[in-house]
Amino acid sequence: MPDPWWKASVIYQVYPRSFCDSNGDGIGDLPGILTRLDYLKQLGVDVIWLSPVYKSPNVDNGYDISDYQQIMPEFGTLADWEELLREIHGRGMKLVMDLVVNHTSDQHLWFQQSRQSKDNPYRDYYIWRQGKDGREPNNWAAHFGGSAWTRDALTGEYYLHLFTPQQPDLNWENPHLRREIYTMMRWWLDKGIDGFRMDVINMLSKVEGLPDAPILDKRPYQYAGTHFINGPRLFEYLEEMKREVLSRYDIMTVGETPDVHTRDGIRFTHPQTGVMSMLFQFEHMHLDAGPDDPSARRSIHPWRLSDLKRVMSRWQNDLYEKGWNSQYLENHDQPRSVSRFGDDGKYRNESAKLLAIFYFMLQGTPYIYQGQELGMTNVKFESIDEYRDVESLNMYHELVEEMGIKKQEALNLLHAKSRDNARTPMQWDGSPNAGFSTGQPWINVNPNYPEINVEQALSDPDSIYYTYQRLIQLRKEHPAIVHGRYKLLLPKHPQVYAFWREMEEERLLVLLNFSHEPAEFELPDELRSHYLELLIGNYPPIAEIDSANLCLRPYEARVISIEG
Ligand code: ISL
Ligand code: CA
Repeated sequence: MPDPWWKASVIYQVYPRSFCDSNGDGIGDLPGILTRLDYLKQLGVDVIWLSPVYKSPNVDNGYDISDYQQIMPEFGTLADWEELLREIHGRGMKLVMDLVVNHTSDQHLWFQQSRQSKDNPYRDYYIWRQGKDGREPNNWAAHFGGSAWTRDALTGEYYLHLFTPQQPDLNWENPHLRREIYTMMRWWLDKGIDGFRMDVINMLSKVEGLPDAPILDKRPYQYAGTHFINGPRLFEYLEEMKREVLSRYDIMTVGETPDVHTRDGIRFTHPQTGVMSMLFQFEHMHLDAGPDDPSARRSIHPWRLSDLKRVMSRWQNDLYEKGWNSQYLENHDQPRSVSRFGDDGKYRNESAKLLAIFYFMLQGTPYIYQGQELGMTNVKFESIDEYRDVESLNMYHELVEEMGIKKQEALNLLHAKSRDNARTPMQWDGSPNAGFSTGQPWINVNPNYPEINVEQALSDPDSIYYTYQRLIQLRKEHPAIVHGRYKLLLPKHPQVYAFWREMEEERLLVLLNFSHEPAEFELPDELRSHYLELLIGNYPPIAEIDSANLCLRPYEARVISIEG
């Protein structure tokens, strides 16, 4: 069996609202993306994943879909989308669409019907329950604040929504609903798309009886992950989806799966019995949050290199030959990686390159989030009025109004953790609004755009962009990067993350100084008798590696190839 194409691929995530605005209304759109395809081709990516472009009232920027088979008018038309697909394919790239089927928008026709009456044919497409003693049916918290239940006046019953009240959860227990979803998926696949990124796909199945969540703190509603993550019928649903839809096409799928462990990862992505190509795990996204913070957004903890090594090594080792990893450091829900795991001041250039080299050298398919290839940073909006993300706004108001936390403190949390850090407009050049739009952007640009932008990056041979370009190329040239076995080195070193990637003919040694101090360490003895070649680094190379002690400069990264 030949290897599936998605193992060697590199995927680029576009968040359409913030990528490129073609008509000056301040909102990125499909014709805008079209004008930037050559840029993506030049970077070398194989696949473009579009965050949702479907019709939506945009309570959660398209993750609340009101029609799965229409394009959001602000983004363009279905004809624009078809042209985009053709142009992507014409350049030898592929297109992956977002699949959001844990919930719809409350404006979706199904929900509009469902709420009408208890015997409406669509009633059972959603999860309705009676209140308990004049309150919600249980104590579950919604991800973006408040209860996971809202009472609807029309019938007096409550409906479940794990996210905002405008995102009612679909009832996957209903076979008619499941069939409609599969038909919709085939409709897109028959248009020729190359796969799906599956939003919170491991939340589809809720435990029988919807019991209360364990009480962890004094807040009125509690995180109920144990009652809907990897629920009892999840695998059954996904096997059905595989049988009815996925297995009939040569596509890739990536599941967004919060709170999974490696044993789930193997189950989901196993080459024979799995139900998706790969998944997004979140363990490394929780390293800078406290233990009592399931959202990972309400606390700022310094992360530790030893934890990063532990978490990543576990995923590398446990999935080896049993599943397939995705590698990512950013997406539209996460702060910028250089601000989070690197240094977005003095060593921005070095640390952004180190991070790129780090995750590209791990086993698994790498994902680049728009702007990451420029080393775009977090933004520090000075006022809450500049924030747009529903999660950030809800959290801020809860912290300030209900919990009495100082405004500045709440803002500091947003500076570090808000999803809007990733959603400021893509920085194309030094002109007003960073070349993103000729109008007023829907969210303010990061004021650092005159220094950090595409035009600058393309004109500087030493830019972060070219490190990404080179890494993508190396992935095509060295099977050890795609398939080599991972072996952690120097597990206790406080500054250096070092590992091997090994295949029969080639062994790669990856050395990363994750600190702003020089780091010394001892090279394994065996290295001295071999021919060493520096494959990629982020500093001017040192002529020869000849001593037993090696010193890495601040945030220095080196990948050394060893032959023979
Ligand atoms: O687990 C998390 C943080 O570490 C959450 O961010 C979680 O992954 C997220 O809330 C789920 O995200 C997805 O579904 C949401 C949508 O708002 C996000 O943009 C999307 O990526 C609801 O559809
Ligand atoms: Ca526009």
